[in-house]
Amino acid sequence: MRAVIFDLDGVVVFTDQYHFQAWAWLAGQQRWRFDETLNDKLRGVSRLASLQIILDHNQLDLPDYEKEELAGRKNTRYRELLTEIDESALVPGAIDFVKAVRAAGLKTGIGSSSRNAGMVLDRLGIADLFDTVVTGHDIQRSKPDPEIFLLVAKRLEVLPSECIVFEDAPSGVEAANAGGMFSVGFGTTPGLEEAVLQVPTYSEITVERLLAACNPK
Ligand code: B16
Ligand code: MG
Repeated sequence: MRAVIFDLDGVVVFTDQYHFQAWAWLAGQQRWRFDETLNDKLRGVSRLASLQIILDHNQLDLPDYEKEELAGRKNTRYRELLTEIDESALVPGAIDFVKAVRAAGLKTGIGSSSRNAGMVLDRLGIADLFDTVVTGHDIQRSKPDPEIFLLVAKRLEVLPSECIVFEDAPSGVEAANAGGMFSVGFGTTPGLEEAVLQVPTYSEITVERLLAACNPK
């Protein structure tokens, strides 16, 4: 293995809670049904595709211009919530783990569907921990398509089969698997069973154990 690719929301930073709050706020305004179970289906999914999942759940059909406007409103609310973000939003153990990956001589990358990923990394001052950052701005097809992780691998100049992907979203695990990478389902979101390895928290993994799991004797 030569690289570890991290999803951002829910793997490095708990921005997933802000995505949830922003969608819940919009759903409240629009009187849509929305709850945490539905929110779990939005993890790793692009903004417009997330809106479509919520609309389908509410059996609603809207013209494209209205969808754009609603998705924009959610994003404005999300960015307002991000102004509060500080170190307390970091997933416990994430930064030490990324540093340990680098110390072990592996490359690191971010593969996040979020178009706000750059801002989050800058605000927390952690962008330099990653050799490359690929976001929703750089891709055409959202997870579960493997495009995002394949682009990270390409920029890191490693083969997909040399990459480990940490993901909190079933759609992201599917993307990693489709890209021929070693998938790690991080956290406790339902639906991570398709991952090759499941890791609920960073306290339960070390780089040594991770590499041993990739190359069982
Ligand atoms: P934005 P990740 C994903 O980020 C989030 O999990 C998902 O909830 C969000 O809809 C998506 O980014 C797009 O985010 O609206 O900020 O562009 O988990 O891939 O890091
Ligand atoms: Mg995520």
